[in-house]
Amino acid sequence: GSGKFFVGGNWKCNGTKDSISKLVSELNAATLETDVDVVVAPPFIYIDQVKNSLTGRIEVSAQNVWIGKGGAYTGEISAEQLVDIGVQWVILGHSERRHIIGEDDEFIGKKAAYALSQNVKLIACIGELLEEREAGKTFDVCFKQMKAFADSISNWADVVIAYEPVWAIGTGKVATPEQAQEVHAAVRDWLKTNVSPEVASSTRIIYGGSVNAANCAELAKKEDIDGFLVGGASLKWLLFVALKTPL
Ligand code: G2H
Repeated sequence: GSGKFFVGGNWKCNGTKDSISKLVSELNAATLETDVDVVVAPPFIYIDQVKNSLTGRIEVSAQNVWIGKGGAYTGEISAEQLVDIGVQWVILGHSERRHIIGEDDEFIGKKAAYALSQNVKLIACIGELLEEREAGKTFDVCFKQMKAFADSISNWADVVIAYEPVWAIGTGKVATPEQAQEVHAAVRDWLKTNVSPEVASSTRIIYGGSVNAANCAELAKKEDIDGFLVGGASLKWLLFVALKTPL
């Protein structure tokens, strides 16, 4: 693998003041491996609560950000505002934003460029739909999404790539370690050819899609799997504790 193992918890549109307060207490009390980067992504409205109560050991990510500088954009949150309250990361390109909200590669690429320009680090998500996999288009789709990100990125040190096959997200149908490894290796190879060998070997490529405490160990053994982006299971602190043992 490349670099420090990375575990992101994407809480999506879940939680209440009470449930988040409980989860933060559990995370603060958990013993986390020192050589793992841990990042949680609460809904915007709870980020300040999390920032004010979570141990500094765990970094905080937004789940979205506006495309440019703040201003008259009703309902949006700017990268400047993320920086203002101490948010270090943003998730962009998540399949729920691509396929439910309708964000396209160009829009996502612009968001990525602006966030990075403000020193917000990027969790860049890619992944194919089930019909794309079945049509043998997995690599085409992932490479096209990679290109849109790569065109917007100059500093790869601030980027983690998350491969999340859409058919595995929230479905309980986790990719097999072999399926995930195959795409991770292909994405790394794409980086080697299209960006540089250095970026290919140093950039972390994490897997997302129905990762849980029971299946993470087998996935983590694969050479090109450098961490996870976890949705449902990240709402329970047990996931983070489970990661101690296999790693
Ligand atoms: C994919 C993943 C985390 P889940 O969206 O981003 O969610 O683990 O619930 O499949």
